[in-house]
Amino acid sequence: MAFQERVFSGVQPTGNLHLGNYLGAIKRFVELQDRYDCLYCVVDLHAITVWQDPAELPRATREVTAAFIACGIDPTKHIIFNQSQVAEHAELAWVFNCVARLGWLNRMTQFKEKAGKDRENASVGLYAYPTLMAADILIYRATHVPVGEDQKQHLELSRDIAQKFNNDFRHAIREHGYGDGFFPLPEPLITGEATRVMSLRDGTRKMSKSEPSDYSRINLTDDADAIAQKIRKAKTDPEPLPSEEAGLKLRPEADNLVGIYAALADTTRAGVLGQFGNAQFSTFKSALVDLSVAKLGPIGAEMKRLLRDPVGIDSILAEGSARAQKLAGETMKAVKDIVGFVRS
Ligand code: AQP
Repeated sequence: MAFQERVFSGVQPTGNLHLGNYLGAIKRFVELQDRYDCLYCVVDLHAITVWQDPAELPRATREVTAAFIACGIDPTKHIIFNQSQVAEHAELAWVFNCVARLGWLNRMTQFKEKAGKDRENASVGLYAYPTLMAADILIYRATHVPVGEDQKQHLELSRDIAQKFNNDFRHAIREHGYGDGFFPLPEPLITGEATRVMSLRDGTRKMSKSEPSDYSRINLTDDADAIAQKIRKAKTDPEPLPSEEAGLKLRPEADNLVGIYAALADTTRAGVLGQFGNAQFSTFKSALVDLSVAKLGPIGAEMKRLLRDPVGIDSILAEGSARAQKLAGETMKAVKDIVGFVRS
Protein backbone atom coordinates (compact mmCIF):
# COMPACT_ATOMS: atom_id res chain seq x y z
CA MET A 1 0.00 0.00 0.00
CA ALA A 2 1.26 3.51 -0.79
CA PHE A 3 1.27 5.88 2.15
CA GLN A 4 1.17 9.64 2.01
CA GLU A 5 4.70 10.84 2.75
CA ARG A 6 4.89 12.54 6.13
CA VAL A 7 7.69 13.45 8.53
CA PHE A 8 7.53 13.14 12.31
CA SER A 9 10.23 13.72 14.90
CA GLY A 10 10.53 14.83 18.50
CA VAL A 11 12.87 16.43 21.01
CA GLN A 12 12.67 15.94 24.77
CA PRO A 13 12.27 19.00 27.01
CA THR A 14 15.00 17.89 29.35
CA GLY A 15 17.04 21.10 29.44
CA ASN A 16 20.36 22.15 27.88
CA LEU A 17 19.44 21.89 24.19
CA HIS A 18 22.81 21.52 22.52
CA LEU A 19 24.68 21.57 19.24
CA GLY A 20 24.12 17.80 18.83
CA ASN A 21 20.36 18.28 19.01
CA TYR A 22 20.68 21.07 16.46
CA LEU A 23 22.98 19.40 13.91
CA GLY A 24 21.67 15.85 14.36
CA ALA A 25 17.99 16.73 14.44
CA ILE A 26 16.55 20.26 14.37
CA LYS A 27 18.65 21.53 11.43
CA ARG A 28 17.47 18.52 9.44
CA PHE A 29 13.86 19.19 10.46
CA VAL A 30 14.18 22.63 8.89
CA GLU A 31 15.63 21.25 5.65
CA LEU A 32 12.78 18.75 5.24
CA GLN A 33 9.93 21.22 5.48
CA ASP A 34 10.06 22.14 1.78
CA ARG A 35 9.62 18.52 0.68
CA TYR A 36 7.23 16.99 3.22
CA ASP A 37 4.31 17.67 5.55
CA CYS A 38 6.00 17.68 8.93
CA LEU A 39 5.03 17.25 12.57
CA TYR A 40 7.62 18.29 15.14
CA CYS A 41 6.85 17.38 18.69
CA VAL A 42 8.14 18.41 22.10
CA VAL A 43 8.03 14.96 23.68
CA ASP A 44 7.19 15.76 27.29
CA LEU A 45 5.79 12.27 27.97
CA HIS A 46 9.24 10.91 27.13
CA ALA A 47 10.91 13.49 29.34
CA ILE A 48 9.20 12.21 32.50
CA THR A 49 10.62 8.70 32.02
CA VAL A 50 13.34 10.18 34.25
CA TRP A 51 12.49 12.65 37.02
CA GLN A 52 11.63 16.18 35.84
CA ASP A 53 10.96 19.01 38.25
CA PRO A 54 7.33 20.12 37.60
CA ALA A 55 8.40 23.71 38.21
CA GLU A 56 10.99 23.42 35.42
CA LEU A 57 9.23 21.31 32.77
CA PRO A 58 7.05 24.12 31.30
CA ARG A 59 10.13 26.30 30.75
CA ALA A 60 12.00 23.44 29.09
CA THR A 61 8.97 22.69 26.89
CA ARG A 62 8.79 26.31 25.77
CA GLU A 63 12.55 26.35 25.17
CA VAL A 64 12.38 23.44 22.70
CA THR A 65 9.40 25.09 20.99
CA ALA A 66 11.33 28.35 20.73
CA ALA A 67 14.32 26.46 19.30
CA PHE A 68 12.17 24.85 16.60
CA ILE A 69 10.88 28.26 15.53
CA ALA A 70 14.18 30.12 15.92
CA CYS A 71 15.93 27.50 13.77
CA GLY A 72 13.40 28.11 11.00
CA ILE A 73 10.47 25.71 11.31
CA ASP A 74 7.30 27.48 10.20
CA PRO A 75 4.43 26.66 12.59
CA THR A 76 1.86 27.99 10.14
CA LYS A 77 2.89 25.50 7.44
CA HIS A 78 3.83 22.56 9.67
CA ILE A 79 2.69 21.27 13.04
CA ILE A 80 4.61 22.10 16.21
CA PHE A 81 3.06 20.71 19.38
CA ASN A 82 3.70 19.01 22.69
CA GLN A 83 3.00 15.33 23.08
CA SER A 84 0.96 15.38 26.30
CA GLN A 85 -1.76 17.48 24.63
CA VAL A 86 -2.55 14.64 22.21
CA ALA A 87 -3.72 11.72 24.35
CA GLU A 88 -3.74 9.34 21.38
CA HIS A 89 0.06 8.94 21.65
CA ALA A 90 -0.34 7.20 25.00
CA GLU A 91 -3.42 5.30 23.83
CA LEU A 92 -1.65 3.79 20.82
CA ALA A 93 1.45 3.13 22.95
CA TRP A 94 -0.66 0.79 25.09
CA VAL A 95 -1.75 -1.19 22.03
CA PHE A 96 1.92 -1.35 20.97
CA ASN A 97 2.93 -2.55 24.44
CA CYS A 98 0.76 -5.54 23.63
CA VAL A 99 2.30 -5.99 20.17
CA ALA A 100 6.00 -5.54 21.03
CA ARG A 101 7.84 -8.48 22.63
CA LEU A 102 9.81 -8.32 25.87
CA GLY A 103 12.83 -9.76 24.07
CA TRP A 104 12.81 -6.82 21.65
CA LEU A 105 12.81 -4.25 24.46
CA ASN A 106 15.47 -6.15 26.39
CA ARG A 107 17.89 -5.46 23.53
CA MET A 108 17.53 -1.66 23.66
CA THR A 109 20.91 -0.15 24.46
CA GLN A 110 19.54 3.27 25.48
CA PHE A 111 17.63 1.69 28.37
CA LYS A 112 20.74 -0.20 29.46
CA GLU A 113 22.83 2.99 29.34
CA LYS A 114 20.28 5.20 31.09
CA ALA A 115 19.19 2.68 33.73
CA GLY A 116 22.84 1.81 34.41
CA LYS A 117 23.61 -0.53 37.28
CA ASP A 118 20.50 0.43 39.24
CA ARG A 119 18.11 -1.15 36.73
CA GLU A 120 15.59 -2.32 39.37
CA ASN A 121 15.05 1.31 40.27
CA ALA A 122 14.45 2.61 36.72
CA SER A 123 10.89 3.66 35.83
CA VAL A 124 8.66 1.32 33.82
CA GLY A 125 8.27 4.29 31.45
CA LEU A 126 12.01 4.35 30.71
CA TYR A 127 11.81 0.68 29.75
CA ALA A 128 8.69 1.19 27.58
CA TYR A 129 10.08 4.40 25.99
CA PRO A 130 10.55 2.77 22.55
CA THR A 131 6.92 1.62 22.27
CA LEU A 132 5.77 5.17 23.00
CA MET A 133 8.22 6.41 20.37
CA ALA A 134 6.73 3.96 17.85
CA ALA A 135 3.28 5.31 18.74
CA ASP A 136 4.46 8.93 18.31
CA ILE A 137 5.49 8.18 14.74
CA LEU A 138 2.77 5.75 13.73
CA ILE A 139 -0.20 7.65 15.18
CA TYR A 140 0.43 9.97 12.19
CA ARG A 141 1.36 7.06 9.92
CA ALA A 142 4.58 9.00 9.31
CA THR A 143 6.88 7.60 6.64
CA HIS A 144 10.14 9.45 7.42
CA VAL A 145 11.81 10.19 10.76
CA PRO A 146 14.87 12.47 10.94
CA VAL A 147 16.95 11.56 14.00
CA GLY A 148 20.52 11.38 15.24
CA GLU A 149 22.47 8.12 15.09
CA ASP A 150 21.61 7.29 18.72
CA GLN A 151 17.94 6.75 17.81
CA LYS A 152 18.59 4.21 15.02
CA GLN A 153 17.82 1.18 17.17
CA HIS A 154 14.53 2.67 18.38
CA LEU A 155 13.53 3.37 14.79
CA GLU A 156 14.23 -0.23 13.86
CA LEU A 157 11.97 -1.29 16.72
CA SER A 158 9.23 1.02 15.42
CA ARG A 159 9.44 -0.73 12.07
CA ASP A 160 9.24 -4.13 13.77
CA ILE A 161 6.15 -3.04 15.70
CA ALA A 162 4.47 -1.67 12.55
CA GLN A 163 5.23 -4.89 10.72
CA LYS A 164 3.97 -7.15 13.52
CA PHE A 165 0.78 -5.10 13.89
CA ASN A 166 0.17 -5.33 10.13
CA ASN A 167 0.76 -9.06 10.27
CA ASP A 168 -1.14 -9.89 13.49
CA PHE A 169 -4.22 -7.98 12.34
CA ARG A 170 -3.94 -8.60 8.59
CA HIS A 171 -7.47 -10.03 8.21
CA ALA A 172 -9.12 -7.16 10.11
CA ILE A 173 -6.98 -4.62 8.25
CA ARG A 174 -8.18 -5.99 4.95
CA GLU A 175 -11.78 -6.28 6.17
CA HIS A 176 -11.80 -2.61 7.12
CA GLY A 177 -10.52 -1.61 3.70
CA TYR A 178 -6.89 -0.80 4.50
CA GLY A 179 -5.39 -3.26 2.05
CA ASP A 180 -2.20 -5.11 2.94
CA GLY A 181 -0.96 -2.98 5.78
CA PHE A 182 -2.32 -0.26 8.03
CA PHE A 183 0.98 1.22 9.21
CA PRO A 184 3.91 2.24 7.01
CA LEU A 185 7.37 1.02 8.00
CA PRO A 186 8.92 4.40 8.92
CA GLU A 187 12.31 5.17 7.44
CA PRO A 188 15.01 6.75 9.57
CA LEU A 189 16.68 9.78 7.99
CA ILE A 190 20.16 9.82 9.51
CA THR A 191 22.19 11.92 7.14
CA GLY A 192 24.90 14.55 6.99
CA GLU A 193 28.23 15.08 8.67
CA ALA A 194 27.03 15.34 12.27
CA THR A 195 24.72 12.42 12.99
CA ARG A 196 26.57 11.85 16.28
CA VAL A 197 28.17 14.97 17.71
CA MET A 198 30.60 14.07 20.47
CA SER A 199 31.48 15.77 23.75
CA LEU A 200 34.01 18.61 23.49
CA ARG A 201 35.83 17.09 26.47
CA ASP A 202 35.95 13.50 25.24
CA GLY A 203 35.62 12.58 21.57
CA THR A 204 34.43 9.07 22.43
CA ARG A 205 31.30 10.19 24.33
CA LYS A 206 28.11 11.61 22.83
CA MET A 207 27.44 15.32 23.42
CA SER A 208 24.58 15.11 25.85
CA LYS A 209 22.17 17.21 27.90
CA SER A 210 22.85 15.31 31.08
CA GLU A 211 26.68 15.49 31.06
CA PRO A 212 27.59 17.39 34.25
CA SER A 213 30.32 19.52 32.62
CA ASP A 214 28.85 22.42 30.66
CA TYR A 215 32.18 22.56 28.79
CA SER A 216 31.29 19.25 27.13
CA ARG A 217 28.60 20.88 24.99
CA ILE A 218 27.60 24.07 23.22
CA ASN A 219 24.10 25.03 24.31
CA LEU A 220 21.85 26.74 21.79
CA THR A 221 21.43 29.63 24.22
CA ASP A 222 25.19 30.14 24.83
CA ASP A 223 26.42 33.64 24.00
CA ALA A 224 29.41 34.35 21.76
CA ASP A 225 31.86 34.42 24.68
CA ALA A 226 30.72 31.07 26.02
CA ILE A 227 30.88 29.48 22.55
CA ALA A 228 34.41 30.83 22.02
CA GLN A 229 35.61 29.65 25.42
CA LYS A 230 34.19 26.17 25.00
CA ILE A 231 35.70 25.69 21.55
CA ARG A 232 39.09 27.04 22.64
CA LYS A 233 39.12 24.63 25.59
CA ALA A 234 37.88 21.67 23.50
CA LYS A 235 40.14 18.63 23.77
CA THR A 236 42.41 18.02 20.77
CA ASP A 237 45.62 16.13 20.02
CA PRO A 238 49.08 17.56 19.29
CA GLU A 239 49.13 16.87 15.52
CA PRO A 240 48.03 19.38 12.87
CA LEU A 241 44.84 18.53 10.95
CA PRO A 242 45.29 15.86 8.26
CA SER A 243 44.68 16.76 4.64
CA GLU A 244 42.71 13.56 3.92
CA GLU A 245 39.60 12.20 5.67
CA ALA A 246 41.31 8.86 6.36
CA GLY A 247 43.68 10.75 8.66
CA LEU A 248 40.79 11.47 11.08
CA LYS A 249 40.13 7.80 11.72
CA LEU A 250 41.96 7.33 15.01
CA ARG A 251 41.57 10.94 16.12
CA PRO A 252 38.05 11.22 17.64
CA GLU A 253 38.40 14.82 18.85
CA ALA A 254 39.75 16.07 15.51
CA ASP A 255 37.07 14.11 13.68
CA ASN A 256 34.37 15.63 15.88
CA LEU A 257 35.48 19.25 15.40
CA VAL A 258 35.89 18.80 11.65
CA GLY A 259 32.43 17.17 11.49
CA ILE A 260 30.90 20.07 13.42
CA TYR A 261 32.54 22.59 11.08
CA ALA A 262 31.36 20.64 8.01
CA ALA A 263 27.77 20.43 9.27
CA LEU A 264 27.62 24.12 10.23
CA ALA A 265 29.11 25.18 6.89
CA ASP A 266 26.92 22.75 4.90
CA THR A 267 29.95 21.07 3.40
CA THR A 268 31.76 17.75 3.93
CA ARG A 269 34.71 16.67 6.07
CA ALA A 270 36.73 16.37 2.86
CA GLY A 271 35.79 19.97 1.98
CA VAL A 272 36.88 21.23 5.41
CA LEU A 273 40.19 19.37 5.18
CA GLY A 274 40.70 20.81 1.69
CA GLN A 275 40.67 24.22 3.38
CA PHE A 276 42.34 23.42 6.73
CA GLY A 277 44.52 20.36 5.96
CA ASN A 278 47.91 20.70 7.76
CA ALA A 279 46.65 23.68 9.78
CA GLN A 280 47.31 23.86 13.53
CA PHE A 281 44.30 23.49 15.84
CA SER A 282 44.68 27.08 17.01
CA THR A 283 43.98 28.33 13.46
CA PHE A 284 41.16 25.87 12.90
CA LYS A 285 39.55 26.58 16.26
CA SER A 286 39.49 30.33 15.56
CA ALA A 287 37.66 29.67 12.30
CA LEU A 288 35.27 27.29 14.08
CA VAL A 289 34.53 29.91 16.73
CA ASP A 290 33.68 32.48 14.03
CA LEU A 291 31.48 30.03 12.14
CA SER A 292 29.70 28.79 15.28
CA VAL A 293 29.00 32.29 16.54
CA ALA A 294 27.73 33.35 13.09
CA LYS A 295 25.38 30.35 12.83
CA LEU A 296 24.26 29.88 16.44
CA GLY A 297 24.25 33.50 17.67
CA PRO A 298 21.09 34.51 15.77
CA ILE A 299 19.32 31.29 16.86
CA GLY A 300 20.08 31.88 20.54
CA ALA A 301 19.02 35.52 20.28
CA GLU A 302 15.74 34.61 18.58
CA MET A 303 15.06 31.90 21.18
CA LYS A 304 15.53 34.43 23.97
CA ARG A 305 13.20 36.86 22.21
CA LEU A 306 10.49 34.22 21.74
CA LEU A 307 10.82 33.04 25.34
CA ARG A 308 9.92 36.50 26.59
CA ASP A 309 6.37 35.73 25.38
CA PRO A 310 5.41 32.38 26.99
CA VAL A 311 1.73 32.97 26.25
CA GLY A 312 2.55 33.27 22.54
CA ILE A 313 4.53 30.01 22.64
CA ASP A 314 1.72 28.23 24.49
CA SER A 315 -0.78 29.32 21.87
CA ILE A 316 1.43 27.90 19.08
CA LEU A 317 1.54 24.61 21.00
CA ALA A 318 -2.23 24.65 21.58
CA GLU A 319 -2.95 25.26 17.91
CA GLY A 320 -0.45 22.65 16.76
CA SER A 321 -1.82 20.13 19.25
CA ALA A 322 -5.37 20.64 17.96
CA ARG A 323 -4.20 20.05 14.38
CA ALA A 324 -2.19 16.98 15.41
CA GLN A 325 -5.09 15.63 17.44
CA LYS A 326 -7.34 15.61 14.36
CA LEU A 327 -4.91 13.36 12.51
CA ALA A 328 -4.21 11.19 15.56
CA GLY A 329 -7.93 10.79 16.29
CA GLU A 330 -8.53 9.38 12.80
CA THR A 331 -5.76 6.82 13.21
CA MET A 332 -6.93 5.81 16.66
CA LYS A 333 -10.50 5.23 15.45
CA ALA A 334 -9.20 2.94 12.73
CA VAL A 335 -6.91 1.12 15.18
CA LYS A 336 -9.86 0.50 17.52
CA ASP A 337 -11.87 -0.97 14.64
CA ILE A 338 -8.95 -3.14 13.56
CA VAL A 339 -8.22 -4.41 17.07
CA GLY A 340 -11.91 -5.03 17.76
CA PHE A 341 -12.70 -2.45 20.43
CA VAL A 342 -16.39 -1.47 20.51
CA ARG A 343 -16.72 2.28 20.05
CA SER A 344 -19.67 4.62 19.82
N1 AQP B 1 25.12 14.22 20.29
C1 AQP B 1 24.18 14.16 19.35
N2 AQP B 1 24.53 14.17 18.04
C2 AQP B 1 23.57 14.11 17.06
N3 AQP B 1 22.25 14.03 17.33
C3 AQP B 1 21.87 14.02 18.63
N4 AQP B 1 20.67 13.96 19.22
C4 AQP B 1 20.82 13.98 20.56
N5 AQP B 1 22.12 14.05 20.87
C5 AQP B 1 22.80 14.08 19.69
C6 AQP B 1 19.40 13.90 18.49
O1 AQP B 1 18.57 14.96 18.96
C7 AQP B 1 17.21 14.55 18.90
C8 AQP B 1 16.54 14.83 20.22
O2 AQP B 1 17.10 14.00 21.19
P1 AQP B 1 16.57 13.85 22.65
O3 AQP B 1 15.51 14.82 22.90
O4 AQP B 1 16.31 12.42 22.94
O5 AQP B 1 17.83 14.35 23.36
P2 AQP B 1 19.14 13.81 23.96
O6 AQP B 1 20.10 14.97 23.89
O7 AQP B 1 19.55 12.51 23.41
O8 AQP B 1 18.60 13.76 25.36
P3 AQP B 1 18.52 13.11 26.67
O9 AQP B 1 18.23 11.67 26.55
O10 AQP B 1 17.65 13.98 27.48
O11 AQP B 1 19.90 13.38 27.18
P4 AQP B 1 21.13 12.57 27.45
O12 AQP B 1 21.68 12.08 26.15
O13 AQP B 1 21.95 13.62 28.06
O14 AQP B 1 20.74 11.52 28.43
C9 AQP B 1 17.21 13.06 18.54
O15 AQP B 1 16.93 12.91 17.16
C10 AQP B 1 18.62 12.64 18.82
O16 AQP B 1 19.03 11.55 18.00
